[in-house]
Amino acid sequence: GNLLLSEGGEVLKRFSEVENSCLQALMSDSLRDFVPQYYGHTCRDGENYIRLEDLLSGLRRPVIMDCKMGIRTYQEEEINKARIKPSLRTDMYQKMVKVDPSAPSVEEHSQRGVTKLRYMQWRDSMSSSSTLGFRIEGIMMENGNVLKGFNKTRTTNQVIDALLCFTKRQPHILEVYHSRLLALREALMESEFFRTHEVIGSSLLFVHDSANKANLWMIDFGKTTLTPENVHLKHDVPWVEGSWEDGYLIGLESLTSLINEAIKQ
Ligand code: 4IP
Ligand code: MN
Repeated sequence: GNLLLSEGGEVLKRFSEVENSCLQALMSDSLRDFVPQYYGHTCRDGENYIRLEDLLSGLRRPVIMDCKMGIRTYQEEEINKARIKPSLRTDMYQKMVKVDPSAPSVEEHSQRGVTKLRYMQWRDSMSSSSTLGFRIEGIMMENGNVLKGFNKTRTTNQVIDALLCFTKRQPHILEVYHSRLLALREALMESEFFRTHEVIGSSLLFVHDSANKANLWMIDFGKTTLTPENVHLKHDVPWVEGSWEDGYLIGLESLTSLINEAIKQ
């Protein structure tokens, strides 16, 4: 949602120091081919932006799916914030009520607010994030229609249905995505970046077009941080508080096997 300008094959994204340093590191990592090209940063009308390759440039009627990766989508610091100075978010309370009016507790209803931690945990558990390690955030069809109603898409069958809708059941498109996910796994295994970062709230962007080009990229690194030197993430184990684990590989594994299921259907 925060891609602001698109010009000459580039997009400008609102500047974030965290994301900027991730992209910089990724340009000389084994993940480089799975990340949009990074061209540094720039300033427009007093605002700072990150300059990125426009992944849609040159595509005909692209179809796009954003999958947010990981078994949790909030940083551990959110837990401390909720404990030390819990600030109530009315906007998050309202988003919650819109999806499920019975989700907030009696107390939350009366304060008309929830903490960010509470909202993020609820989002993760309502969707497939907590169980499958990823969730579909949105799909844009070739006519520009944006499908956003995946808040409660949680079971494997629900996800497979969404994948079949996204690809219109085209076997060759599903096959390309499947093999790109396997290649991504290989690149992650080799990656110095992945070895040293906790990857939270990052998405895989799936894109295919009417000329049958299909590919996927890792995007959104605003909450991806360097772990302390003594922390060595496995990325494929459940998270417990203090472990920093992101479950990225749990999500990748689920996605890969569900694409495989979709191919068989
Ligand atoms: C959003 O919730 C996403 O979780 C955002 O994460 C998060 O931004 C927003 O928090 C939160 O409101 P919905 O997707 O359910 O609308 P992302 O940026 O990864 O999409 P943060 O700041 O955590 O990156 P706020 O605090 O920005 O509203
Ligand atoms: Mn995202």
